[in-house]
Amino acid sequence: MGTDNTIKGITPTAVKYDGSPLRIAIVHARWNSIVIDALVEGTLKKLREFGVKDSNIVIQSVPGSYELPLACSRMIAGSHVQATTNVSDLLTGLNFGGGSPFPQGSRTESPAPGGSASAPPSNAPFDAVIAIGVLIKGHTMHFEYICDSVSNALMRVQLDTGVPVIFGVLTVLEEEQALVRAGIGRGIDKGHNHGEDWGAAAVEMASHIRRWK
Ligand code: DLZ
Repeated sequence: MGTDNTIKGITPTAVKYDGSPLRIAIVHARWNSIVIDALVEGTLKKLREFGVKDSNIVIQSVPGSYELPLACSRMIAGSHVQATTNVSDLLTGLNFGGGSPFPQGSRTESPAPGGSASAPPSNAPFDAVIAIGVLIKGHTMHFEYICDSVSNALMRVQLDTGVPVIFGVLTVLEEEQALVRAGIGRGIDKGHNHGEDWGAAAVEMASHIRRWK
């Protein structure tokens, strides 16, 4: 968290959730990619801390935040199976040459049809989907329309499907607000990476939903 005196933020739970049986999708926009990369990294870090296996994490990119709700909906419905890359594939370099899953400048694109020899990921249903986008206000009403439609649509996807859709969309008024919320602020206080909170929220909600079934 930042250094300012604030009451804001989530209280950690006393329960230690086990992410090892969970299958999680991360769907991220490619607009404002420096911030997106940091947020996806933070999300992955927290999922791994909870024990979610790389082979059970699937990452799909879409052009912008406006595309997130439909992509999340289709991922949950299972039509993603031939079109996505799981984190294990990224790490073993089958698609992106190894190293960090997000080397500088790389994107998590779907492989071209027939372009990857890797085995498709398991098609078990996702326990949670994390939608990540960064919307930065410009000089027109575009921002307001996209924020409104995307937030409402993501809520609708989770209520319609019963699968938690974590709201990882930053809606900020200026760039620095986005950087600080991704832990890469330009000042002395780099801020806090909200992706970590989204990873934790996904594991917690997925665990609740399994128990409530
Ligand atoms: C067009 C647009 C603009 C102006 N700004 C953003 C933004 O700040 N963040 C974001 O994720 N996407 C932006 N987009 C792209 C739209 O989300 C969408 O991809 C296009 O309008 C095509 O549907």
